[in-house]
Amino acid sequence: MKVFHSSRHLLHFPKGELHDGEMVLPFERPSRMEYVLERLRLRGFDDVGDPSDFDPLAVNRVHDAGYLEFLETAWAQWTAAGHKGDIIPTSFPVRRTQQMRAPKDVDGKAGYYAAAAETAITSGTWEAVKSSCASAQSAQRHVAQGARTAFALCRPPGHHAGIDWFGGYCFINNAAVAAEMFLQDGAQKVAVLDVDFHHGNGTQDIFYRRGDVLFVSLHGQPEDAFPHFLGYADETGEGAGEGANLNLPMPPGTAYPSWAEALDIGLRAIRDFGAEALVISLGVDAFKDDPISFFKLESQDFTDCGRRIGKLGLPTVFCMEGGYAIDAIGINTVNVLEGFEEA
Ligand code: Q9C
Ligand code: ZN
Repeated sequence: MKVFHSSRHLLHFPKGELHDGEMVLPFERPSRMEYVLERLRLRGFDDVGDPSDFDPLAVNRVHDAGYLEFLETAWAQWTAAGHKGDIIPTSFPVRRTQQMRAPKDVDGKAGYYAAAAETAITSGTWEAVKSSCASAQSAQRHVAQGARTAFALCRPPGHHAGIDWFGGYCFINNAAVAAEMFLQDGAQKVAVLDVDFHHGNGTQDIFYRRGDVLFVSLHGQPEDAFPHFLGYADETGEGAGEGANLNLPMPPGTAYPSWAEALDIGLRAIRDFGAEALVISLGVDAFKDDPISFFKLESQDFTDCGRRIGKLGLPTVFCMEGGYAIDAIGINTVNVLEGFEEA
């Protein structure tokens, strides 16, 4: 299996994350990648290469132009305004009951485009974000050209990035971009399966009114878990997208037997939908020791998960999302890939 990864992710390293009322070292930190790379090496995944250049085309089709311009220019505006720290949004246009506008001031603009305040923007964030997306794009191209699968080791992750918002450590929705590229290449129907512990609210936002992409997410129920405001089972899509959104929320303490039942429901839906290609939002924070999540998956469960996904027999792109028990992130991620290859 070919792996795409760029060391330019190192350019994104916020000093802190606002967590439990304190600034802590971000859970989503650069060293996560070393653990995955090390495990890939150990298990013989030695075809690891840099992606081709970032291609804005499909990105412009899933994200808002003003939002992308904000991401590209935010740091220059922030430093020009004389601010010293990282960009951390603090004012938000809640529930936009009247039309609210993006301001010129960068502090206000950060809040306008933010879905959460734990995600900071730093000098190298935009470069890192582009390199992360480029890995997803190269993995998609590799599969579109006939490979069964490819793994995009993306950092920062993407599934909490909506049409015009960042948050949950995400800026560009890498999985959505890959799905969009399969459609551009001629697929009629594509599925995105999100196995990250958190609901893929950004991916749902992007495809909610579209019938060409089925979005399936297994996650901690929104009553109890980030991203809090979306992810309920009755969110099934709208208009042309009605029936093309499947949320499978689960309560605290969920272990593999019930999680795997939900997975099978999701996989059945993908088969019934008639998807021609599959994108996996591969977070491994459903792991029992994850510091910010509440599921109880064991390391070997990830292998079985990969096997079940592999049995679908679809061309499949894996995009790295979350996973914060960092000494296990490599094992759990590579287990999914090995299970997939076995199937
Ligand atoms: N105490 C991904 O797994 N947590 N993102 C906010 C603050 C944010 C997770 C709660 C978790 C984001 C890609
Ligand atoms: Zn997550």
